[in-house]
Amino acid sequence: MSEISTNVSNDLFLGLDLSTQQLKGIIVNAQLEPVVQAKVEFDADFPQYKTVKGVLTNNNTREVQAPVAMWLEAVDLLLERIIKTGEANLSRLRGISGACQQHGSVYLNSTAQQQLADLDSSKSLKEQLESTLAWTLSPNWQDHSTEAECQQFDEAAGGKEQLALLTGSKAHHRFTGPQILKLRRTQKNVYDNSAHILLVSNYLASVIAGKIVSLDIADVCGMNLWDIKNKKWDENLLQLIDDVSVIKSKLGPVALDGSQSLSKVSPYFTNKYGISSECDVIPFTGDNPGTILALPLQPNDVIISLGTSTTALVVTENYVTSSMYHIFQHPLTNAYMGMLCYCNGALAREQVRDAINEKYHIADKTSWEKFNELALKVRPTGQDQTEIGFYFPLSEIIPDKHSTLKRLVWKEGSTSPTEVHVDESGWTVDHDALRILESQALSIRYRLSPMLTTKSGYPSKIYLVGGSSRNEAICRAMSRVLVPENGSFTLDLSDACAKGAANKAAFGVIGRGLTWDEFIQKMWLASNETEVAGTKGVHDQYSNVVELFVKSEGYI
Ligand code: XUL
Repeated sequence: MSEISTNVSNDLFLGLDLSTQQLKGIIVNAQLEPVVQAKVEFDADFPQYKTVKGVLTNNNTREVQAPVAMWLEAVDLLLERIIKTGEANLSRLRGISGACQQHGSVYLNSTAQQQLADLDSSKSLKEQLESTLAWTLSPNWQDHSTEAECQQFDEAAGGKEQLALLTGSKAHHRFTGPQILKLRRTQKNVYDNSAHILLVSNYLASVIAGKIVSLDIADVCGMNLWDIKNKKWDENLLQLIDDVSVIKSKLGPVALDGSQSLSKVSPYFTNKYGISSECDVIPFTGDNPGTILALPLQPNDVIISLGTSTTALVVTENYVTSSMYHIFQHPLTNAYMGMLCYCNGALAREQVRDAINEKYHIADKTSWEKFNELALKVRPTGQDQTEIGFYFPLSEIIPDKHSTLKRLVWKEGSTSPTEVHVDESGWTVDHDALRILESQALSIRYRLSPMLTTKSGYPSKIYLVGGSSRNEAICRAMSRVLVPENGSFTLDLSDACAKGAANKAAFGVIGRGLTWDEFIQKMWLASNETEVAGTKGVHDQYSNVVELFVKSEGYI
């Protein structure tokens, strides 16, 4: 293992996070410590585009799109704001990378390559690049307008499980392949005028590089077109859209090495903002793959985001797919990233909390005190009787079910459960406090298990992030179900995408000779994370109920 050279301590690295509502930039030094950050908020900074939360929504067609020119304006404004802070000398910038909203696509006409090369620093990006857009809009990940195209994708692969096996996911409305197919169908002239079709990630990278750069190896897995195992386009799926050679040339190559420099920065940024002309552009990736680069996530480590929705990200060496979740190539190693997205999370927990507070006449309706006390006091399911609850105020993705609230009791020796209501068969509202956390965690445990390669079969470390990770009782109760060998930790991941992108830029430039895992371990300050007490080496009290939990899903 070679050392990172010490003469780089003046170097800076920029990570850009182009998400739905904002463009954020974080600059880190060679120790990966943040030096400066700035952001542009689309609705507030650019009201002229009339976006709401960064997008234009058509409820009739279920289309959700973003104006691409707005992003161009945002790049100029962000760099101006970074310079205004006076806290970073951009001539020391050695690398730029990005983490962008996934699945969105940008359509460029045949003038784009030349215009990018000829950028004039006395004008704005928007002034010069707006005319290169074959379509002014970019479909957003919240778009739901491609039902017919999704069916075609699933069918072409021989079913949704087969498509997941091939491309890491079944067909989804937001995935780029179905979106491009829809565009070709509904706006053939726009499709024909598109000499280049890019993802948001390599579009932003192309603007920074001043030339059209390759797609990213992780982000390309969000298209339903990429054969992940064999690292190549699936031609059977490409030809749903067009002649294979035509669509391949529009999409261009994929950078198989996520750390290689794609280009030096465009002279536009050197002349206008003083960014070093030696600054490398390292492949920009998607926001979820970018998130896992913000911390030293090793195989078998899991991030669980306990927000409005629930998301679990795991680094895995096992390529195990399912139509219920997503697998992407890891952006910097040969491993993969598994992503489980649940619709239900905080809202469902709050509803249980409210019922408990009502029962106990607690004046502060938003207090978690009683809920937390019960979550740690009620006996785990399977000890007195097996109680499995499903708390879905919103329809759920995993499993694919409509909104419901169901309490099922498995009596000793019976082959099917009995559905009960509150205060029947000994199931009181008190039980709901723990049952909802068990239910959310058991689903994650069951789905993660084939992706884990530890001897014990349990995750190594769990990082709990998002709103509810500030509630220690919730963290402890869920950790008891997930049994992390090395404990659970909480940390603030609110800047994870930009931070992950900045780390990626640094790795691409100064990490040569090290693997990504070596590089990030070396740099990581353990003080960034807080251990959740009592989550290391706990006894597994749930091994007997996983099977009944899975069977219970059949009764929702
Ligand atoms: C992931 C997805 C969202 C977007 C958000 O599949 O659609 O997480 O990446 O920007």
